Amino acid sequence: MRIMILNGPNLNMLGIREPHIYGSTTLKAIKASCEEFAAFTGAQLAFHQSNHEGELVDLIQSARKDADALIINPAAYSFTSIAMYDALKIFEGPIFEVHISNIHARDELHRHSKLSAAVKAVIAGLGPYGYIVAMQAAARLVELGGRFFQLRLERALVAAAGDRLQSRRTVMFDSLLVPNSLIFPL
Ligand code: DHK
Repeated sequence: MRIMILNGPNLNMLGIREPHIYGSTTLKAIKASCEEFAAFTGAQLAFHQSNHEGELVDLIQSARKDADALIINPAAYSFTSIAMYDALKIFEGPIFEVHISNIHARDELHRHSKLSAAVKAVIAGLGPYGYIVAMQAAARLVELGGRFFQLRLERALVAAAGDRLQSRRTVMFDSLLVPNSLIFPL
């Protein structure tokens, strides 16, 4: 499975910008977590950031041939970009919109994403963990309803069990391992 993750303007400044809203995790650290999770699950990952609307539109268009699922944090373009909305409508696979902060609890400017009407699901307010949740959901949707994915994840977690205390990220992935009976169909 091929996942493309896109990040919009100012997300390259994570760790520095308004840490009371966005936390202290850098985009580089988020990318490393996503790459680690992709390796766990056997997914191919392309991870991008751009401050430019047209470049993001180009990347969304390229996802048509390069990705099975798209995860996007459109940042400020969430609230303004009809061009990105139109591009997202062309993508045929599942799209997950991620926001680090809970935009619904934000000020008027940051409350209503125009792009949400073009996506499968929106994850807001989970911090950087939202990217991992989106990757898991993407894998479940794309890979045969998730049956193979869940098996692979369980195997990966068993393999990683020895290192569990050494890796905070492994503990984070651990919380994704819930019985199949608790995973509702998407
Ligand atoms: C990031 C931004 O840059 C804001 O413009 C959005 C989003 C929220 C986030 O929470 O990841 O409003």
